[in-house]
Amino acid sequence: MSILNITPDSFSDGGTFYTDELQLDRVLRYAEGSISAGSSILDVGGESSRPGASAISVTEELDRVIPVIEALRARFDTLISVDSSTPEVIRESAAAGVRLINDIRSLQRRGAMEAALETGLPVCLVHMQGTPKTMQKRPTYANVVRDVHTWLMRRVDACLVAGFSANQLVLDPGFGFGKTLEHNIALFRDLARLVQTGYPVLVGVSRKTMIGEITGRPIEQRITGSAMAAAIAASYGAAILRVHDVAETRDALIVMQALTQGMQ
Ligand code: PT1
Repeated sequence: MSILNITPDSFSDGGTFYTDELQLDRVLRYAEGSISAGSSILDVGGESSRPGASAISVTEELDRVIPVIEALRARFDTLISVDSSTPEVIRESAAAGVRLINDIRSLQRRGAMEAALETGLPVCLVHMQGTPKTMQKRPTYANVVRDVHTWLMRRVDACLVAGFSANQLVLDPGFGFGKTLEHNIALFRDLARLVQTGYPVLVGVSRKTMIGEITGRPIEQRITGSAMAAAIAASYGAAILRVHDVAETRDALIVMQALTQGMQ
C-alpha cells in the first residue's frame, strides 16, 4: 500500500502533493511510479494524522480527496483506499470507486460506522490512544500488548454487531498513535499474535518517529530502516504494508523471500 498524502502539512517529505493547491499531475506521476514499483493499493488521505496535527473541515477534506480518487480511477486499475474518519468522505469516496476504508479512528466518529456499513466495503480498524493532536503527550498502558489487542477486538465486536461480516475487517495496531518507542517495539514483536486472530493485519511504520529513534536518523534518512521494519512485519505475517518508498520496500521483501526458508 503506497501513501498519497493530499495534505499541506504531512509529517513526511515524500508522498505529499498539496502546497497551495492540489498538484494532480504530481499525484498521478507518483502513483504511476509506485504501481510500477509493485504497489497494489493506493492510500489517499486528506487529513494529516502525524503527532500534533489538527483536524480539518469536511469540505476541505472532500476537496482534497475526491478529485484525486476520481483521477486515479480514471487512469489506473489499482485498488484505491481512503484514509478517512469522516462519514461524508467515506460515502463520497465509495461512490468515486474506493475499495477499502482506512480509518485511524476505527469508525468511532459520529455517523462513520453507518456510512462505512452502507458502502459494503472492507474497513481497516486502527488502534489509537488519544487524538493526533495530543496522542504523544503521555501515552500510558497497563500492558500495551494486551490493551491494544483487547481494544481492537472490542472494535471488531462493535463492527460485527453493527452488521459487518468478519471478512470485511482488517486490523492495525497503530504504530506511533499514542505510543512510546517501548510501546511500539512491544507491539511490533507481538505482531504474529495479532495475525493469529485470522484478520488481515496492516502495518504502517514508514518514516515514523520510532524508526528515527531506533536509527538516530532524520525523516529523509529513514528509508532503509523502514524497509527493514516492513520486511520483518511481513515475516510475522502482516498482510498489508503501508509505505512511502515502494521500490525499496519491494526489494527488502523479495530478498527476504528469496533467502529465507519457510516463507512460501
Ligand atoms: C497507520 C497510519 C495510517 N499512519 C493506517 N493508517 C498514518 N492504517 C496515517 C510518527 O510517530 O500506521 N496505519 N494513516 C500516519 N500517522 C503517523 C503517526 C505518522 C505517527 C507519523 C507518526 O512519526
